[in-house]
Amino acid sequence: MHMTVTRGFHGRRRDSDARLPPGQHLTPDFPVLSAGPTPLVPRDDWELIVATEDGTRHGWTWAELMALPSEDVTVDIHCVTSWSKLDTDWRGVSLDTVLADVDTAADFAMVHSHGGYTTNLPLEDLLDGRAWIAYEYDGDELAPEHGGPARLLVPHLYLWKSAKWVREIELMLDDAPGFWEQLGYHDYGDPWREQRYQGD
Ligand SMILES: Nc1nc2c(c(=O)[nH]1)N[C@H]1C(S)=C(S)[C@@H](COP(=O)(O)O)O[C@H]1N2
Ligand SMILES: [Mo]
Repeated sequence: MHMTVTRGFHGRRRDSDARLPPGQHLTPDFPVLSAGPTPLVPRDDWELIVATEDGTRHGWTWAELMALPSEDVTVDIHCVTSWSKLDTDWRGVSLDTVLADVDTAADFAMVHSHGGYTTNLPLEDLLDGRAWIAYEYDGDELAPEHGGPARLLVPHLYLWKSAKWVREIELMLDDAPGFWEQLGYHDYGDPWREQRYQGD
């Protein structure tokens, strides 16, 4: 089953300014921003883990992820370093699908990547059609430097929340800061409220 989801598309190029959050500018490129080297994760070894607050672990192999219903999504993305990119095309599995049978009382998630990167967000921001495990970009398999085999995609928050090379989503009762959040970036990171740094 495939679904197509288009968000924030206003159809005309001259509307692009209205789609730019404060302090952002458009880029036609797709910059690579990584805090370390690109981990190379073979699909055969790939696994997504969802760990709940009571220690229960749910796992999906690559084949199991591919067997889940996927969606084509077209979204605008916003990096805290001030570039934004409109109408980016992805394919992935909605977190609503991944988390459908996960029993949890958690309110927060820590997303863990291969290579050690982490980022935290409220669990509700992963739900209601707002977040995906993305494995294709622009019709091609997701390139390693952009997070392939698969990354988190949470386009309504600054892009540092969209963890590349995702390996585990840890569900937590209490919030805790991830990699950039410990270094002073905002806990939530809403580009429309320009929540770049703690205190914004
Ligand atoms: N694992 C991991 N995920 C990451 C990062 C990172 O350094 N490591 N950088 C974040 C930041 S700051 C941004 S802007 C986007 C950049 O994604 P891109 O390199 O595909 O443009 O990935 C985010 N996800
Ligand atoms: Mo970023």
